[in-house]
Amino acid sequence: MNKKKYYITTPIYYINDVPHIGHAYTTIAADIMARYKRICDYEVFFLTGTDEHGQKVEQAASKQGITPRELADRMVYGFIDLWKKLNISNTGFIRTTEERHRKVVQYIFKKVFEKGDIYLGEYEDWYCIPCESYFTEFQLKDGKCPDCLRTPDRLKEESYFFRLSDYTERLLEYLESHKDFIMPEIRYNEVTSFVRGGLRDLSVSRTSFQWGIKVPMNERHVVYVWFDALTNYLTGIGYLEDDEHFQSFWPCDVHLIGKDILRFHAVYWPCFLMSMDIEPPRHIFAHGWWTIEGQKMSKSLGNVVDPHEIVETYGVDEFRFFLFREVPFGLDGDFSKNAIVGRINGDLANDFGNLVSRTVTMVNKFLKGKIERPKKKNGIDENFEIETKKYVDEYKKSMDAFGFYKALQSCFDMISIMNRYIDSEAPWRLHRDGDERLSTVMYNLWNGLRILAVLFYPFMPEKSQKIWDAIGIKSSVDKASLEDEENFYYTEEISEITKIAPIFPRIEG
Ligand code: ME8
Repeated sequence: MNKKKYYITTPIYYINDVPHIGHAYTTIAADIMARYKRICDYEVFFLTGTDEHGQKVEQAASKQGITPRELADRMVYGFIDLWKKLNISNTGFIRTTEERHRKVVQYIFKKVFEKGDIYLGEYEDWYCIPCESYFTEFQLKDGKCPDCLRTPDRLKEESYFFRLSDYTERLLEYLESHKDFIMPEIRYNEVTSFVRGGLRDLSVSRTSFQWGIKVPMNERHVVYVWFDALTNYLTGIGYLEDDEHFQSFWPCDVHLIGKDILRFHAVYWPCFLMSMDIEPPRHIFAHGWWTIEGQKMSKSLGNVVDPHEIVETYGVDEFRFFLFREVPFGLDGDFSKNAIVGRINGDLANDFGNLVSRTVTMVNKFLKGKIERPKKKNGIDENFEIETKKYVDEYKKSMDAFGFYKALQSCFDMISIMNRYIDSEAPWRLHRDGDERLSTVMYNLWNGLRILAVLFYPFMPEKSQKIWDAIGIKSSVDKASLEDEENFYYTEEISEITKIAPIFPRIEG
């Protein structure tokens, strides 16, 4: 059977520096969505990669006395290794220095040129090298780059231009008829008002440095790094190489990005695509910004958070969970050691961990390690099942709208009704009294835990598997289908449930 398709991307990250918590955040978010869509029975293509061209990379390499290619070959492993460590389940990885990508960029550049949407002209303005962007006098903030507040250089060069100004109306119409093209809404509004101000033609080639893809009809020019980088989303799924694969995944379901690179994705990119007669992506989701212990993360402050260190101290799933439990996805957040310790000890060890170990211990002690078919039910037991279904539905609704924070809240609401159910129905009393309702209560708790593990799976895949193992399920949660797992069921196909070590150990602050 042909599965429904889902295509999700992260930005491709610059390789002039090592990855930090910000890069990890976007990539984990994409991984969460990819895993969620897989348990919803989609075939997912999940693309990430590295942006290896441009003046920044050329300069970083020359500082180290190596070629840009050598720098890229060395730095790319920082990303590949980190994604492995964080259990990122990407299906594609693209480097912009690959041959398949050069072909696509040159093909598109030529096609857009032949159509008349790219022309040769001359450009002079303020250029910010770290942001790889030109700014007008009017856009500067007190003479500084409006994005990074560094001092820009005055540059003048012959340049190819993309007729972005011709697309103002078309883009506005597109935005008007696709209100969920850019999410969250605040970002949609930002982009719409920017476009309403009118678009200027965009310089799409450079002659001031060499490290890039050559403009096909004029080798003195290299293609503007953003024109090159954005095109990765096409190359990554086989554009020009495997049309069937490309057609089955395009339009992309979502480009996940940080709010810093919204304009490139939400303004330039759809216009490039329109010029090529390719449909724009379905959604662009721009999330918020992490600060560290209340401060902007920067090398000069020495507060850049190394994800390797966090994972070694707190654990992979704990880190993945924390990022999305702490801050609603879309808003800015602050990372602090206190906050992560608080979440681990409070939400995971106390609330969730206790629920798992109480349930497992009771099945082991009162039912000889097996759940039983429910024998006697009362209104409270029936209500428990109904409530659980309600939370699962809420969870799905939130996940489908990138509401990771709300989805996790539904899970914790479910945990709290489960903990309350144990307290009020006191299985130890039912056991002592030989009450047949014991099998029903334990059956309900077992089902609740099985479902919770699936709901948490996108966030904490390893912990979810541990929970499935602990409650005797023999299959892998990786292969679970939410549609099959969201209902209560009885099965004899489980292994004996025995005592376990805590799945969410407490940590010292
Ligand atoms: O911009 N908080 O690459 P980049 C949250 N190569 N997210 C953060 C963050 C922070 N403090 N810092 C970085 C580029 N990010 C281009 C992209 S795509 C065609 C080309 C994340 O290495 C966030 O996703 O500077 C942001 O958009 C991205 O890293 C920027 O990565």
